[in-house]
Amino acid sequence: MFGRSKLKSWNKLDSLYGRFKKTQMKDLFAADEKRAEKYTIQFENLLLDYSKNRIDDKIMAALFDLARERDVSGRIKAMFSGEKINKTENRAVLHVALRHQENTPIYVDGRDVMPKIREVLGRIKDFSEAVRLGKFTGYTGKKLTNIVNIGIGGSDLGPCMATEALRPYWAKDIKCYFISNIDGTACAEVLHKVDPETTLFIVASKTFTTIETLTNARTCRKWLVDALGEHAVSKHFIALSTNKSEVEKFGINPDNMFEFWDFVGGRYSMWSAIGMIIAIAVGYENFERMLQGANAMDKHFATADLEHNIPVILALLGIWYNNFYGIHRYCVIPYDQYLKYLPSYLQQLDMESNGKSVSLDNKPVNYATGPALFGGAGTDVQHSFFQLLHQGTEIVPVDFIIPAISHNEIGNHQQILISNVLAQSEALMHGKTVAEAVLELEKSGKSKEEVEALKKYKSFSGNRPSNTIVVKKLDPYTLGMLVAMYEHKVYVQGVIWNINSFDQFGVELGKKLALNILPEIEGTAFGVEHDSSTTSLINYIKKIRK
Ligand code: G6Q
Repeated sequence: MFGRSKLKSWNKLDSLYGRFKKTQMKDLFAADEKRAEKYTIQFENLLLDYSKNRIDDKIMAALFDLARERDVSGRIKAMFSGEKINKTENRAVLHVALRHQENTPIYVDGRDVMPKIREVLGRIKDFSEAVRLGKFTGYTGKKLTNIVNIGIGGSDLGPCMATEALRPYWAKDIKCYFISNIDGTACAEVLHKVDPETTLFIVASKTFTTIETLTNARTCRKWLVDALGEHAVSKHFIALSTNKSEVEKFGINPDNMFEFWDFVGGRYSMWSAIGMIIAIAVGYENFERMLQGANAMDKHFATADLEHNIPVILALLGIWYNNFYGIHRYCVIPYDQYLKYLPSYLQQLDMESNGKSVSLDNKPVNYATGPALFGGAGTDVQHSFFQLLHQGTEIVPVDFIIPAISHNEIGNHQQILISNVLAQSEALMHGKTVAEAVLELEKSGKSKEEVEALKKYKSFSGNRPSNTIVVKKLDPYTLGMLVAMYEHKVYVQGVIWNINSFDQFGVELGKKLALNILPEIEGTAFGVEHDSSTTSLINYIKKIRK
């Protein structure tokens, strides 16, 4: 693929960076009163203002040229048409098919996948409604009101994030829990809270071989059987998986299994059967609205030209900082309590997809790929890591997300929340010069010496980039749009970096490594060769556990 120098647009961006790197955004705003208008784009009720970035028309034009040179449009078509773009696993990547709303076929290996998808969606609808209406009950006839999702990674983060995001839509008598970690505490803390007669366990695992999920599921199964007997299992356990034989082996009736397929990546699976807990919590109609919102974003992504394509614009801005400014960090701050798990979800989506260093041509890459992503809900995080965002030596581009209307319009809470998010992006961009700090200190009555002593500490370099994404209200449709927007952004970046965003061999390594050491910890294997650190840690912990 391309060394940097092989792409004309890349070289152009390199030289633009050289000339532009010292430019201050506040000067760009001062020079062009239409800047905000020019760099704002709206799709339905989602508005992206990307004017507080270190960009101008020339840079944007070169970034769009880069997208053209890397054939982003062609690669978008390839994904939507079911081409096997996950090359290392020889798989199509069709999470978009899960939310496809038109009555048109989508083919994988010459077979239309839509009938199967619709059949499973129909089963999710029937089952979630039956649970919500108390028609599918527990073994003793009681309504299932505690819903426990057992899964990890992609089988946890999406459903957990979306279920929390849509909390205002939950059925009043239903409570949702998530068990992901192998740490026994995760299981124990949930099992303390629920009653076997009213608890439904959803075992969510694409492969049905993941040690954390299977161990947690076994523990919960035993807890249930101890309380209600073996016969109760079929009324309290369902499975979401691609692996029927492992589901059967585990002891879950295949009638209680909801299928999905290998063209759905784990971190892209909340739209599939993996979203069962979402459908039970908020009702199938709302689950469907979420799919429709995602589908609207899919259509925008597939049809809008590059210059008016929200995921493409977000992707290119990320590339600009990562590959030209050398900023390999990135932050997402939703100003919405219900979106508090969005940063963890995006962390997996982005870092698992684009944390790669071998190109699709099987060569080591010689440029930076996926950045490290972190975040948290505002305003909370303003009181933790925002210090570094404002005055640290590291520049961190931020995505701010804010709904204009809250589900909980209490007093002036939402107005304060909105003021905070806007003030933060303004402050990050504008900064405060030493002269401004001096003026402020003088006004507050500080002595000359005090002003002198404090002025540098109280100044802010500014010129720190951010995007602001405003939605009307966080409803299921909007959530779908928002998540799909990020999925596609990540894909576009993967295309530009020429990497496969859809495998995860690093995650799989972790799954294998733990299995190597387990027999030693359990005391059934001895003398296995490790480095001296690992050996002594194994011995030390074993000694304490005795
Ligand atoms: C996601 C990854 C990974 C996966 C978990 C759980 O894209 O593949 O996070 O989701 O390792 O795997 P299972 O669903 O197979 O249990």
